[in-house]
Amino acid sequence: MTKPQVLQVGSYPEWDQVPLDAAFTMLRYFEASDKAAFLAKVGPEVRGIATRGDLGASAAMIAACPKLEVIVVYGVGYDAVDIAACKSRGIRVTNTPDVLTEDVADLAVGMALMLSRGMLAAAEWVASGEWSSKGGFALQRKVSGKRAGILGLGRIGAGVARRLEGFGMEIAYSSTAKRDVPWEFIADPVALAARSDFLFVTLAATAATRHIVNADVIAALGPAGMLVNVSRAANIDEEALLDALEAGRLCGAALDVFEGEPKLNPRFLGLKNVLLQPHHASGTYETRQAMGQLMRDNLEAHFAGRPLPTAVI
Ligand code: 8YV
Repeated sequence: MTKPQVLQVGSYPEWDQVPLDAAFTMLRYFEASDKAAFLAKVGPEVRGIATRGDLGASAAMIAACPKLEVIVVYGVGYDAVDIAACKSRGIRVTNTPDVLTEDVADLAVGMALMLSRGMLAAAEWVASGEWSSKGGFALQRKVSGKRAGILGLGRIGAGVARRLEGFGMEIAYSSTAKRDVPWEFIADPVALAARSDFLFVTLAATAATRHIVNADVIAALGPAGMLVNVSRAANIDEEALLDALEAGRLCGAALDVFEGEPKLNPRFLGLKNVLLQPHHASGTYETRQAMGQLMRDNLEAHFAGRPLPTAVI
């Protein structure tokens, strides 16, 4: 039997690549030097697209594959997949929820601690010998007992909130609707930021959430406030954030995602009040293996005519 042809948008670890290659004809888009020519050549026979949360599948890519049936995303966020195009053609889309929730929440809390306690600069203080030559490190800002705002109380936001309870923090959240949780509901992001020392951005990115963290939210968080983003860069007005960080109108920001990543706005690199992470909130062996397995389960289920384990549409 001929193997289904699957367009592979980005690289995967070896433990996924080997079984993918065994079950499907994987067409490595990411390795093609002339991507448009590659797509024009292989697109007509493509029945599946395997992509990642950070890469997605554009309208042009989907249009180049007239026999496309399914798109499997290695990641929970599918904002970079053109869902409208998929819906109009009855193309199924799957993601990898749940298996990465705890890791993303871990990193968000770790980033808040690291930023607030100045751990990056403190490590440098030791490594550079300044500790022995100049003495103790500058005092930093306390985390325990502070007020945390969670913007987007889905699986990951709730995971962050549960962890912050362990730090005795006063937790409030903003979400599409009030939830049955012990934390305070504050619908308006500006009001949420105004009562928060730390604002965690954990909401799925959609057209409606674009720049939800705007200049007003940043101003409300204020010069003692810290922002942590483990969702998508599009949820934040990056220019407004950079302006506030440069002017000291925001104390600090810990970010795992950036506009145009992996290239960063160079203004970030001149700042001392940021903690910059390379979009690796789900990046542990355990979680990436579980994500890969779930993505492959979805792809195999589709071509075997079985129900999709984690369908988005
Ligand atoms: C990425 C993510 O998929 O889950 C998501 O939405 O953004 C990540 O887990 C990661 O970049 C994998 O390549």
